[in-house]
Amino acid sequence: MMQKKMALVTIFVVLAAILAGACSSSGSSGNTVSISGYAFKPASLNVSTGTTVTWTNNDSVTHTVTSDTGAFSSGDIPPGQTYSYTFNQAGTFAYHCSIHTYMHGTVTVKTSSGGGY
Ligand SMILES: [Cu+2]
Repeated sequence: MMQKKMALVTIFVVLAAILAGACSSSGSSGNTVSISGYAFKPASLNVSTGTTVTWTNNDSVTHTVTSDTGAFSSGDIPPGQTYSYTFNQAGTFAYHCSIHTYMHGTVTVKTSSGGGY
């Protein structure tokens, strides 16, 4: 009887942790971008220098993450695959999908306050 109650409490705590994690990862900060529904989510992301941003293709078609200025290019990202790029320079980096050119996103990179730049 007592063990069953403990198990229920454990399940609740784990669920709460998962939900809290899901909430904090949404929004425009963080370092992950989901590609789904032929869109980058979030479309604009704010990071500090040295941050590695990872895009995950959650769609059922291939997409790319291609810098508008040629600063980086993922090549084809098949469904379920990821692409990562480390932003070491401050600036605003606009990118698009080279297959669906109407898909746009921006990464804004600010100099890390704790960095030695
Ligand atoms: Cu695409």
